[in-house]
Amino acid sequence: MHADAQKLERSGLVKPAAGIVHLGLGAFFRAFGAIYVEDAVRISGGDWGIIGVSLQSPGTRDRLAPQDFAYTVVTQDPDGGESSRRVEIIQDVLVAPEDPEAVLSVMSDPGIRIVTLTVTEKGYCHDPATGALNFDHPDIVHDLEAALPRSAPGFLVRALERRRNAGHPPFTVLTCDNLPENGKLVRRAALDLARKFDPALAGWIADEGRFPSTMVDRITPATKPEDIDRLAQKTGYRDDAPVLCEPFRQWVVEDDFVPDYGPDARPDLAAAGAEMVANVTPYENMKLRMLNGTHSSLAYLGYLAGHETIAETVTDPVFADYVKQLWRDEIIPSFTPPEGVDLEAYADALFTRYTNPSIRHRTWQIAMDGSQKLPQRILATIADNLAAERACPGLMHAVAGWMRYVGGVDEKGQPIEVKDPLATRLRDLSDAAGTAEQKVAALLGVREVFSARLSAQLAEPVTEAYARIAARGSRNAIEDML
Ligand code: CS2
Repeated sequence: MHADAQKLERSGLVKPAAGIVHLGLGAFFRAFGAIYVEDAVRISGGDWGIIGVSLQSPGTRDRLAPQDFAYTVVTQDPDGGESSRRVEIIQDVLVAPEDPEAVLSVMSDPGIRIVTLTVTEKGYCHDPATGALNFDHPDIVHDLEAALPRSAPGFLVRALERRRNAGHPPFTVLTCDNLPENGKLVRRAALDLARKFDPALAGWIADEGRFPSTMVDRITPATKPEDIDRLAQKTGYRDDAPVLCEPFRQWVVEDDFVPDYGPDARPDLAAAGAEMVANVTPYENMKLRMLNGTHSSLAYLGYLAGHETIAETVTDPVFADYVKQLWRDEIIPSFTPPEGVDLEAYADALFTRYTNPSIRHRTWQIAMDGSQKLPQRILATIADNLAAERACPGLMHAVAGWMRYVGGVDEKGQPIEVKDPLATRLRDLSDAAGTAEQKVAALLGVREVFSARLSAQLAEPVTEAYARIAARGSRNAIEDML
């Protein structure tokens, strides 16, 4: 036990037996899903302890293990106030690259009734433009040959295979990533892979498995070392694995869990404040387009304009007007809202959340993995606007901003550390092209991101936006456009 951990006030939670395995245990799920589950257990009981799995590195395990996997969630108010709570629902953390067999073994245990995931958009090894499993992905190539997998789809399918062979029901796969119809997407990835192993296994998963979609929302910036030191100073004890987030949280869950477990199929998430619904899609469209779409637009254009955080970017009146115009003229008209939801009010609430100065959400962090994010956050909205013959210059500038960003040089001539599975290819395509028109054409040719049809429609407006940003700079180009 970490020496100072004994000073951490205990939350009084009697640790329940494990019922959930979470793949991709990062800051977001610890600030979000773990809290809902812990609250559900406090209110309604149930064996819903969580075993976390890190698919990449041991860092989270190494920080949590010495403090018995307990940690602090710090919610940061706009006025600088903070409130903290202890979370103790995590029972253990496994590191897949160290011991994949241990991960499969725990996922195959019939006491595990749900596998949740936050593996980020790139973790499903799918083609962002089509949703199909990418059989050329190195982890999928590995998992097709090896009994012990590396990828999230690989762990899901191999564990389901063991459960079927042992006569156990499947677990419910509950994805918590920002993807449209995310349950259908992960189901398709699992079935695409299972068919390669055994068509009968794929049939069993298709018939018996459940892959509900969800919409998840809580702004949770990466924890920085200085956050840990500041909290230790403030509280008198050191927590090496705190998470910091905004007060707001919303979880909308399709109520479709493996029926074999009856009332024990899931925790009482509704009691913890989650919304259990029949159809998540309208909520997904609202959140992916209005929050994540503007997050990415502000991230690229704001970063190029020299703004480090989202709060800093929307404090700039040019970008404040830009994001409000995006919502009003280009995003809200593009989809049907959830019943009874006032999208103008939702946009106002989003703007207030973005201005929270306590939340130091870096534009650079949000800019990561744009090739995996653009299709559902921005391109789908553009496609719907084009189909409705509605101009969307703001989103065209966002695409152009992404293209400038992946070019790898900022407006001061400094290198940008572009984090993206396709970073090298995108940079090379941009470097090899001379003019704005050629650079845009080259990047529009990346079929993992842009369909051929959409590329043809984007060429002219994105080239115009790209040339304006290159000539005038991001901020001036947006100001000219407004
Ligand atoms: C952000 C999201 O990093 C990003 O891409 O847009 O993590 C965003 O903060 C969450 O979806 C908010 O719910």
